[in-house]
Amino acid sequence: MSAAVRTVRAAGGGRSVCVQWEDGSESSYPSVWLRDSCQCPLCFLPSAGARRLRLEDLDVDIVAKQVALADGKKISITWPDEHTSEYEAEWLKKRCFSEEARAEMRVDLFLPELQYWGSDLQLPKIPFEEIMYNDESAYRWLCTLKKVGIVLLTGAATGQGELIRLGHRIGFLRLTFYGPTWQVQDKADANNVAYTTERLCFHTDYPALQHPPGVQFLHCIKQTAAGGESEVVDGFHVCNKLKKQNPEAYQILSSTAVDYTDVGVDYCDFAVHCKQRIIEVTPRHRHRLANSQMPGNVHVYIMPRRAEKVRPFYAALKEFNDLLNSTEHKFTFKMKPGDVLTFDNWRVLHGRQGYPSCPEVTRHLEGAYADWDVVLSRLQLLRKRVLKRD
Ligand code: OGA
Ligand code: NM2
Ligand code: ZN
Ligand code: ZN
Repeated sequence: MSAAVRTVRAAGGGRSVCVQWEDGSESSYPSVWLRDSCQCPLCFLPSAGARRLRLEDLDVDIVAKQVALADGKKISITWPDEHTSEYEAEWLKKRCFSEEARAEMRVDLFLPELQYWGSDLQLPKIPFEEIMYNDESAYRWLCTLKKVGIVLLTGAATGQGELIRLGHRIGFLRLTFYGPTWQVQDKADANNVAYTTERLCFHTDYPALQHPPGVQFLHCIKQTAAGGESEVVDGFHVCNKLKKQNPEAYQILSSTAVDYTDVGVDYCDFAVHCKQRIIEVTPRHRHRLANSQMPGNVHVYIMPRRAEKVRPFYAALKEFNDLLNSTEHKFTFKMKPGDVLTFDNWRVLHGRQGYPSCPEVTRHLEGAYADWDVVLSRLQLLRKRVLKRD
C-alpha cells in the first residue's frame, strides 16, 4: 500500500482533520484521537510501542490550530498549546475510520476467515519436524489451525516430551490441574473418564475452567490394535446447522448457563466450578463450545440451574448431539504412533472409541493445552517474518 496525501485541512472548527488522498478519496480523523495518537517521544514510548500521554492531560474538545503537509508523505498538526504532532501518510491511511479500512485491519489482526467441514474433511497434515525448524511450515500449520480448526502433525518421535518441544516452539503451554502435559491411558482409580478404556463421546476439554484451553495437542505414543479410533466434528459448522434447523434448541443452548465441576487430585488437589453455556456466542459472532458429555464421570456434570429448564435443555442438547454424530458431520480416523493432533478446543469437538482393557498399557497419548493468545501471537510473528512485513 502506498499512500500519498494531496491536501489536508482542519474541519468542523478544528474538531477534525480531513485528509484528501492522491486518488481523490478522503478520510476524516477526530482531533481528540489524533492528539491521543501523537507519536512524538513525549507522548509515545517507541521501545514499548505504547502511549505515554495520560488521559488527565487530554482535552476531549481539543481543536487543531494549524495543519500542514510535508512532501505528501507526512502531515503535521500544531495544537493550541504549541505542541506539534506528525503522522506518516501510510500510518494514517491504515487507521482510516471507514468500514473498509477497519475490515482490512480486522482481517490483518484477527485472521477471522473460517473454513467449515464435515465428514468430507481432508485432514491437513504437516511433518512434525518441519514445523519445528521451518518458519514457512510453522506459519502454514498455525494458519490452518486457525482457519480449519485441526491439523495433524506427522512423524514425531514416539516418546514422551515432544509436546514440551512443541510448547517451546510456540512459546509455552498452558498448565492445568492435570499437569504441564498429561498421559491419556487406562489407569487404576482413574480421576477422569479419559483415563479409562471407555468410549468418549464428543466433547471439548475442560469446560470446568473459566477460560477453557483454546488449543489442544494429542501426541500418539502407543496405539491399541482394536478400537481407540478418534472422532472429530466441526462444532461451529454444526452450530450453524442447528440454528437453521432448530432455532429453539440453538436458543436454549446459547442462553442457558450450566454448572460444571471437576474435583479430584492430579498435579495438585483441585475443586473447580464454573458456569458456561454449551454454545457461547462471542461478540465477533464466533462461538466457543463447552460441551462435556462424558457419561460415567461423576466429576464433570452439566446441569442448568432451574428445574423447569432441565428437560427442555436436555432435549436441545440431544438435538445438538444427534447433529454432531450424524455421518454427514463427523470424521473418524485412527492415530498412529508419532501423530500429533492439534486442534481448536473451542470449536472442534473430539472423542474416541472404546478399546479392550488389558493388564499392560496398550494405548498411550500424551496431551497438552495452549492458549489462543500464545498461539495467535506466534502466528502473527511468523506471518510478519514469512510475508516479510514489519
Ligand atoms: C481426552 C481425550 C482422546 C483419546 O483425553 O480428553 O479426548 O483419543 N482423549 O483418547
Ligand atoms: N484431561 C484429558 O474436561 C475434561 O475433563 C477434559 C482432561 C484429563 C486432561 C479431560
Ligand atoms: Zn506529542
Ligand atoms: Zn478430550
